[in-house]
Amino acid sequence: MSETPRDPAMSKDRFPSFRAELDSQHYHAVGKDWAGGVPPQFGVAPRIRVGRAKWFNLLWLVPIGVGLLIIAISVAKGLRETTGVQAFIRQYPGLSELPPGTPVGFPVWLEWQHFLNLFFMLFIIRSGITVLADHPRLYWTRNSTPGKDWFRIQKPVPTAPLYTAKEDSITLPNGVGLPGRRHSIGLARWWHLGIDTLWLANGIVFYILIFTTGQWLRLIPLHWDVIPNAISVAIQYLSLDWPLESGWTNYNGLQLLAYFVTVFIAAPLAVITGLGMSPALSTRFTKISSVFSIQFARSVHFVVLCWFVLFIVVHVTLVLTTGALQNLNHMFATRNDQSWWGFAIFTGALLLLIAAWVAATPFTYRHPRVVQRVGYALIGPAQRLFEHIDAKPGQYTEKDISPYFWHNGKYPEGAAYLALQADDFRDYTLRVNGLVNTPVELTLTQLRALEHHEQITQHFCIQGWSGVAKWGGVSMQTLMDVVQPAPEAKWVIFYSHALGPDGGLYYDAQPIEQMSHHLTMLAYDMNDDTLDFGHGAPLRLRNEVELGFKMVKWLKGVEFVEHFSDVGGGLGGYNNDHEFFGYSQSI
Ligand SMILES: Nc1nc2c(c(=O)[nH]1)N[C@H]1C(S)=C(S)[C@@H](COP(=O)(O)O)O[C@H]1N2
Ligand SMILES: [Mo]
Repeated sequence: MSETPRDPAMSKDRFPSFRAELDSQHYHAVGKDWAGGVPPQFGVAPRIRVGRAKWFNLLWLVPIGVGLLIIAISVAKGLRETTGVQAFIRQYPGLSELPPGTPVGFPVWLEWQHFLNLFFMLFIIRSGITVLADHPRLYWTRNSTPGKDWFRIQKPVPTAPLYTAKEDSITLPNGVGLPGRRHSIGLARWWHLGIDTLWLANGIVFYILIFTTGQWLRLIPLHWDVIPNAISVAIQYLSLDWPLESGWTNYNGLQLLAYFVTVFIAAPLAVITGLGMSPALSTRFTKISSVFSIQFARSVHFVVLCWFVLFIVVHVTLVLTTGALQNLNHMFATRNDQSWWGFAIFTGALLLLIAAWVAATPFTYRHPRVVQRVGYALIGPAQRLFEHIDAKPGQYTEKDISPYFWHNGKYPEGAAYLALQADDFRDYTLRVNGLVNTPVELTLTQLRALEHHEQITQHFCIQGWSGVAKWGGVSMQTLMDVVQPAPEAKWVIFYSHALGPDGGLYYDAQPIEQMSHHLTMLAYDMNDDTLDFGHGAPLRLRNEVELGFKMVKWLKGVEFVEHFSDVGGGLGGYNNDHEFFGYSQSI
């Protein structure tokens, strides 16, 4: 076949590409100097805000809890001496009657599901904590204002005006977080979302099976007497004169309530609040998200985590202290006796769990691309489904503008940029080239002369914070009308003046279809002022159907290309080449 002449538009290009200034590696391991070698930084003990500015250290709950427990035990012991309480316990010994035909014991499928559930939860909880550590604060509103957080595991936000969200992220011990390194959210997300799909599938199968086999009769309180029974059991436990174990046939009232809450309230709430953190859903359902913002969802998601952790601790303690052999036989060996079978199988399962626990973080550092690939294989189908949800960003008004808008990223330090800045960007030009009919270099005056576009939109940083701001500038459509992209142009590369943390220009590739979205624009104004240094002066991208990391600041070039595979590390953006983000993580 004869060679067809390469795109005629290319030959018209009068300007060189900025590609030569990119770092052309993409990374395959997380070594010491990964992501610019950010030094570890540990946070503080968890704190909750009480009132305006007082912070309560949650570690105090340990002595307080022990104190309360001692008091509760002596109160319960006293109560059991009284004839009234004795009669009450006789009337409500702890068990509600079950309807005839309720299954006895546990089928093998249930035991497998129980094991898979606990196996998946291990990775979900650990990677979830790493996601939290990337923005170690929780808020009830989308404004993410420092000092308005209700929970933090980090010091108060310093007053330094250019403090960034990345500086705020904290390190976790490698055995706690998955992984533990500071700002490893790219990898933590693959773990979290990938394993979530398995956990969810396991949960759906569980729901179907318990309702088709009658096991649900044992998991849902069917009679109001579960309440007095639960109170009775609580008194019996606290008075250290424990009720008889009967888990093989019937859970006691307290157990039943705890299992019910975990299976039918906490688990669905984890899924709902997880989805509630999706910016696409949040912008789609504006009515709901005006109250239940993604920050609200993130907060409740965390409260659900606390429930799960509390449940696990109490559950494991009671399993091991109330006839351990028999309990382990119930859930690991489908038998109701005192043999060592359950213990043996449980020990095997535990060893597997510990091995996976210990190996997960080192494996992630050695094979981050494998984690990414497997994570994407698992969550990809759901993600693609979500792409059909037409996100509807941009429904905000002046009064919604956030009082504080976090900064993020690495600031430009190059001489060329500093010289432009010193001269108020008089000599600044934006280069727009590549597969276009009319490549141009536009000064700020020329950009400002183009049709002005304004929007008030919400920004979603992958780290977890959000904020609303008003942006003024030129819409990408206006710019495309000037340069006229060639039909072969499928991707648009945005080049920054600033370097990324490992060197090489910060850049990002975005699909051309998103460029004609009415809210995709280049902003030179923010909140009715000239865009300042911290937020990307003199020009930055706003693409409201993407996450924050795609909105390149301190823009110097826009290049239309057929594909991004020969741009930089070839993966579609600085964070994709270096930090294992996906190139299509649209909101
Ligand atoms: N050049 C450059 N642009 C960048 C970044 C960066 O590191 N370098 N960080 C991105 C990230 S992660 C976010 S969340 C937004 C933050 O924009 P803001 O500082 O105006 O809030 O900028 C994006 N643009
Ligand atoms: Mo971000």
